[in-house]
Amino acid sequence: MAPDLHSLFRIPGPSQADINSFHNDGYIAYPNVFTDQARQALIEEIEGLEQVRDYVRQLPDLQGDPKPYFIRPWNDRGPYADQLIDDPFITSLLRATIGDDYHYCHSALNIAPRGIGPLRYHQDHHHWKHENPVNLAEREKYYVQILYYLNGFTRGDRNLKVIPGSHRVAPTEDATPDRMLAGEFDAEAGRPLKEKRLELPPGSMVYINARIFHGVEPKPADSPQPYRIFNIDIFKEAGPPHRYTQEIPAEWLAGASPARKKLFLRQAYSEGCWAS
Ligand SMILES: O=C(O)CCC(=O)C(=O)O
Ligand SMILES: [Fe+2]
Repeated sequence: MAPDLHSLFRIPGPSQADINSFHNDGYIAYPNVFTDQARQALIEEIEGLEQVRDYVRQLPDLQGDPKPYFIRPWNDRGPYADQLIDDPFITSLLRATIGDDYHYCHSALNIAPRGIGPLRYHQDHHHWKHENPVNLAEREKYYVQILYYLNGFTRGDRNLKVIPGSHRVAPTEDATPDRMLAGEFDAEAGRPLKEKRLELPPGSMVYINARIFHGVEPKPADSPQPYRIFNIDIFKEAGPPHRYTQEIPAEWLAGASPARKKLFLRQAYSEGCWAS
């Protein structure tokens, strides 16, 4: 089926309440935001990838020792996944939160099978975890993760969990998730910091400021969902590379519109690129 290249989403852009949620809570959850057609087409596209088919085929043999499928960067994208990069809804969200001066950073695809363990609370802003002058200078810039949950998740079954407001706490060594949840940083955040366990239907997405603490719960061995499909696109405010800022495949650049080229024309991460 030819993709509807206008938009894969039901809504054109964020509401003021969404933007407030991004700034106050550090994330926006969009349940069932893909059109039915786009959701189905994206799942088909991903499940049709040769590597994914091989992975899914061998899942029954790995029941005692489940392993996720994980690829970063995820470049093997069909027309629907490609459209995610600058769909009008995504562009509108990025402009309304970061502004006009942002770049595509990188992508990943992750498939989590039954029996897989948790992902502890963490933050993903790579300039905080390194102390080069570049990292110190870039620390306050936006790094935004767009998490796509095409087949959704329920609470207690590979659900995403967040600490709303934790993006407002300065990223020092003391600011651990345990101490936040014990109330030690409520004053700095200007609100009680509590865990929120999300639950999202198929076709959902979560837009997060990578400063927010987030984690993922395990997938029970008897989950009714055989595997959870998760793909992510990451965008960064213009500036030096982050830890995973990917090389853009030549064919992406060759076919890119001027607006898309603007997203792609930036330096990729390489060993030592922060050193000088
Ligand atoms: O698997 C998920 O739901 C989220 C994973 C995550 O935290 C990340 O990709 O940064
Ligand atoms: Fe993360």
